[in-house]
Amino acid sequence: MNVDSIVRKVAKSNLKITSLVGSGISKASGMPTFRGEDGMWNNYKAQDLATPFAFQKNPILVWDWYRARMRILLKAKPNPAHQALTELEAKGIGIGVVTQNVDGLHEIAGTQNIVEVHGRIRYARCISCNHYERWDNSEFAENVGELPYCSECKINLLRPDVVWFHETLDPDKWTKAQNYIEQTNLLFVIGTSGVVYPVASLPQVAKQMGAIVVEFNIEETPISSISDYSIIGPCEKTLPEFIGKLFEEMGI
Ligand code: BV8
Repeated sequence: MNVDSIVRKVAKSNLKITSLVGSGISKASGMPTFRGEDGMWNNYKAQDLATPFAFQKNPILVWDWYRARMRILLKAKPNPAHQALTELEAKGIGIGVVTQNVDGLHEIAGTQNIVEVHGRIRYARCISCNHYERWDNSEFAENVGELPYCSECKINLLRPDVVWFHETLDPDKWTKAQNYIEQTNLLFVIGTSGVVYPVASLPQVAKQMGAIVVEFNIEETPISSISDYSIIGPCEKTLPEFIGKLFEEMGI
C-alpha cells in the first residue's frame, strides 16, 4: 500500500499520535546506532559497555566511550525527522515522544512533550549523593582517560545519567510513557530495532488498546509483525513526507 493510501486510512479528526523512537532517528544527525554496523566502538559492542558491571570493572573505558559519543553529539543537529515530530506537536495532534535515545536532539528540535526513558547523555550524576551536573561542555568531555568526581560530595565518581542494561527505568518516566500510550490512537514506531525491553513492549500495548501502529524503519523488525503499516526507508525522508501528507489530508 502506498503512503497516500496509508495516510487516507489513518487520517481522522481526533488524532492523538505518540511517537516511540530509537537510535535510527538520529542516524542522519551523525549519531551511531546501537546494533547497526556503527554500534561498535574500539571493538566493544555498545550493549556490553552500557552496563553497571562494565562501569564497575573499568569506569575509564566506559567514560571514554561516552566521551567519544559526546564528541560526535556536540557537532550533531536535529534532522528533518526530529523536526517533523516537533511540527506534529505544534499542530496539536502529536501528544508525546517516548525516546530511547539519550542524545537530547528532540528537545533541541523544539519538541516539548518528551520522555527520555533511557536517560540523557549530557548529564552526569553522582553514584552516591544523587547530585547532577551537565558535562557536555566541560573540559572533562575532552580529557580522555580521566575520571570525574562529584563536585558536591567530592569523594564519589560521577556516572552518565542514563539507564544501563540490568538497571530499572525511572518509575515516573515509565508511567509517563505508559500514559502517552494509553491516550494514543495512532502510534509511530520510528528507527528502533524493537529488542530492548520494557520499551519494546509498548507497541503491543498500544495495539491492544486499539491504536493503529505505523512503523518507520529501513528494514523489517520484530515490531513489523504487529504494525498495521511498515514504511520502509530512511525516516529522515519518510517521516516528514508522511506527516506532510497527513497535514494536507486533514487540512491543518
Ligand atoms: C530493565 C541507554 C528491569 C544507555 C540503553 C536479563 C537480565 C536483566 C535484564 C534483561 C535480561 N534480558 C533482557 C533484559 C532486559 C533488558 C533488555 O531488553 N535486553 C535486550 C537487549 C535483550 N533491558 C534492560 O535491562 C532494561 N531494564 O529491564 O529493568 C530489570 C532490571 C534488572 C533485571 C531484570 C529486569 C534497561 C534497558 C535500557 C538500556 N539502555 N541506552 C546509553 O545509551 O548509553 S538501550 C539502547 O538500546 C539505547 O537506548 C537504544 O536507543 C536502545 C534501543 O536500541 P535502538 O534504539 O532500537 O537502536 P538499534 O541500534 O538497536 O536499532 C536502530 C534501528 O534503527 C534499527 O532497526 C535500524 O534498522 C533503524 N535505522 C537505522 N537507520 C535508520 C533506521 N530507521 C529509520 N531511518 C534510518 N535512517
